Amino acid sequence: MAIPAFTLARMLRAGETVFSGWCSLPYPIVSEMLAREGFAAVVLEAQHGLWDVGALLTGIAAVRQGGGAPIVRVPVGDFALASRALDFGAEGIIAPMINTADDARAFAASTKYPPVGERSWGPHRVTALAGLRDQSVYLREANDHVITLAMIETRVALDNLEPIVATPGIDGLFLGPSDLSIALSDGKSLDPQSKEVDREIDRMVAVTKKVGKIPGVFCHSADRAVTLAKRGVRFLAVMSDIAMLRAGIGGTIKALKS
Ligand code: 3PY
Ligand code: MG
Repeated sequence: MAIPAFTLARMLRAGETVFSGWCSLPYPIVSEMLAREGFAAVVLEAQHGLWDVGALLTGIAAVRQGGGAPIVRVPVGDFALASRALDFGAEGIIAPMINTADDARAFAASTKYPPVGERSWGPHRVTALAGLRDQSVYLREANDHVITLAMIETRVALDNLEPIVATPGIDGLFLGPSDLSIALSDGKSLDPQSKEVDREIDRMVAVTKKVGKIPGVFCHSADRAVTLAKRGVRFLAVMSDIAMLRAGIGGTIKALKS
């Protein structure tokens, strides 16, 4: 039996391609809108975005209310927040800067129950949101229905793609093209669509698919997301609430001045 209302793992394991919103502004109406307007999942961005713990609690419920699957990106190494976000109802966690198999193991430890990890018990909000009266169903199903994506953003991570993706409890890789472009250029340039980044995306897709896991990439535009989906990327986070707001405002101002 699946956890009622959980959709992300089901879509990904059925081989579907998932386009996700990306939400930095910590207002439930924004995260709900991203889901309601059609993104199947919405990432609440707590690394560089403005979310604090209390806002995440309401933001996660808001994404679900809009019909989407809530995902949280935690700050670097903040695996305690990963655990809490799952307790609050997240269906997936994205962890930045996972560089080694040890990092991946620590990430899995906080997000998967034994025997895979060491996640601590306390899923009161998530079971309420999912309409689960019998909490033992969550214990039985959570490891399969919570998606963990390890971010690949450094040269060290590129050297460790295979051991990271093979780590039990890691469901997929999520390549961060901005940080990776900075790393690959030794800090000289920010070019998330560079040839070097593109080459690594294709390698990441191949390595991930070989072990039956999920390849993901952050995309700065819808065009980029469509292109990368055709190249085998299965989880695509597209633009952000702030970028969409800016694009809408910019387009409107331009029209007013023309
Ligand atoms: C990156 O591109 O570095 C990211 O973290 C995506 O947001
Ligand atoms: Mg990054």
